[in-house]
Amino acid sequence: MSNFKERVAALRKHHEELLTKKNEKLEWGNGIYEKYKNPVVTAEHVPLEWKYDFNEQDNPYLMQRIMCNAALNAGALKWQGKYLLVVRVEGADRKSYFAVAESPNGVDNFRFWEEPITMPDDVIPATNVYDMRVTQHEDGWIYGVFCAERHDDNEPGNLSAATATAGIARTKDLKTWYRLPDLKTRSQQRNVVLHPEFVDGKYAFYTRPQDGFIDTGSGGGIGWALVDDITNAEIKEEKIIYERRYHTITEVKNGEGPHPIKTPKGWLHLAHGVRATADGLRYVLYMYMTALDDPTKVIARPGGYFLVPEGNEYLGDVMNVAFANGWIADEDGKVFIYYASADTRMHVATSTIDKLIDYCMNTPEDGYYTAASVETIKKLVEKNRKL
Ligand code: M1P
Repeated sequence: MSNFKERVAALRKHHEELLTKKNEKLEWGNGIYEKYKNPVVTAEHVPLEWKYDFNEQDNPYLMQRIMCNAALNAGALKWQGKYLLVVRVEGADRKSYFAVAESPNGVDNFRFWEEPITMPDDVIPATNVYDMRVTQHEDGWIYGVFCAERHDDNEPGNLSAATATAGIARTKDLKTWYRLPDLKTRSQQRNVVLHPEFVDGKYAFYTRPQDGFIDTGSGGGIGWALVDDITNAEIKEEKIIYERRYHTITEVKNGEGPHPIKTPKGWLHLAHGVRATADGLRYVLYMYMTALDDPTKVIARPGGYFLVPEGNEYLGDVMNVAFANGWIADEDGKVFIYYASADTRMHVATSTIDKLIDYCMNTPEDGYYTAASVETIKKLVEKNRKL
């Protein structure tokens, strides 16, 4: 095809086909949730105007001028009847930025808004920002809490030395964002999440204290802290509510996913756990529940993982990673769980509040020993034998 206009038309047609492709549930899942055939948002979904210069004189070869590497780790919310993902889009230059993609049904037809989010950098500028947790807080603002990464200037000779801090911004329309000072904490932090309600009249954060940029070290797991003033948020006291543990899916690290969903039976939590393998780290998703009147008190601790990468989901920039920081609970009880695979693309799995509560309450806990795992299976076999 030599004619520039024809090539542009073909490109736009191809892109439109991708954006409007219908998604289908996969059969034979685990009964807890259903995964879908196609990813919901990928690097290919970003608007062509973000990649191509459509001026024929300037770009006669119709080359991508700005390539996009990945679309991952999206925060999520239902807003004005639409399912919105605040996606971490990663360019070929390794920089991540946030961009809103909107769908009418939550499982397909995701389309990015015209431009990526302009996140003000009027605090200490960050080299990279990513993994936004979105919280519609009862104070009336929509908050985004995300990782702000900067070079660690205490190690000038080490190009890979970095610090992770929780950046905070808020908005009323997801277009204009107001940056607040970063969360002040004693340690580095990633995977910080704002709870949607005031607790004892204060803002409440799920935290993930860590000794270094990668290592959680002495950071014992998912933490919790109350903050008086969101416009100058400082954590003075932090307690661990879901600890890491030897020979479990959380042995190396864990972190809260999106903020928990409130149900009549308690708060439903989605988190990630990390273990080490000979082939690197394995990131899986797990769930737990906390008491309605005390979001720090764990009342259900289903053992093992809830969701892992499968099939093609293993393939991508960082293999063996499932990561979630966004989910949406619909008014009718349906839950859309948005997860990224291999730090590369976004998927959805659907379930219901009732099923997720059942999963949390009735999945046996990890007995922490092989012998206990075998006894748990035998108990189930015995129960079934009696039928
Ligand atoms: O590469 C997997 C994930 O690694 C980090 O998560 P954590 O802080 O729990 O180790 C984050 O960089 C995340 O973005 C990434 O998906």
